Amino acid sequence: MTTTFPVVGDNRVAENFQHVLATADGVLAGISEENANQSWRPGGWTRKQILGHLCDSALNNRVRIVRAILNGHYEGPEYEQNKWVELHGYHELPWSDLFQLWRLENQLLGRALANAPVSAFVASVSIGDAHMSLEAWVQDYLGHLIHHIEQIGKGS
Ligand code: NI
Repeated sequence: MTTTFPVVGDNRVAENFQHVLATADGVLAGISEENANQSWRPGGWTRKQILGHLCDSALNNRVRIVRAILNGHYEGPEYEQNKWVELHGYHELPWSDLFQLWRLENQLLGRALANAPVSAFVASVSIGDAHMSLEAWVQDYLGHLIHHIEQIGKGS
């Protein structure tokens, strides 16, 4: 397990992030290739597509979050989630590739959070019609991640 790294000071955001990541990592490690190719529910995304979607989320949000940390604010657009999943053809990739990509993307995000001063988390974040603090945005990011990890873990 390589999802943990030192967190400096009283950085609850980064600590919570690592905790959620480690739990999610455990769920993803238990998914077989066969199971990964199946839809999580009739007509829904396959588990590979869900994990690809989480990679898109990690990539987009790393940019947003790093910019918010460095600039004290971030304002930007939403992204077209279904089209991103289709365009990348995630259903054609090996589960191990998607898992590795997901892990690396989130490790980078976790490292950025761990190295950020605690004062950075009051930064204002505006994405589409949503406006909140960076701390709340990171919580929102993790809530979304947990939501999809639960879908992936269902029936596996
Ligand atoms: Ni989603």
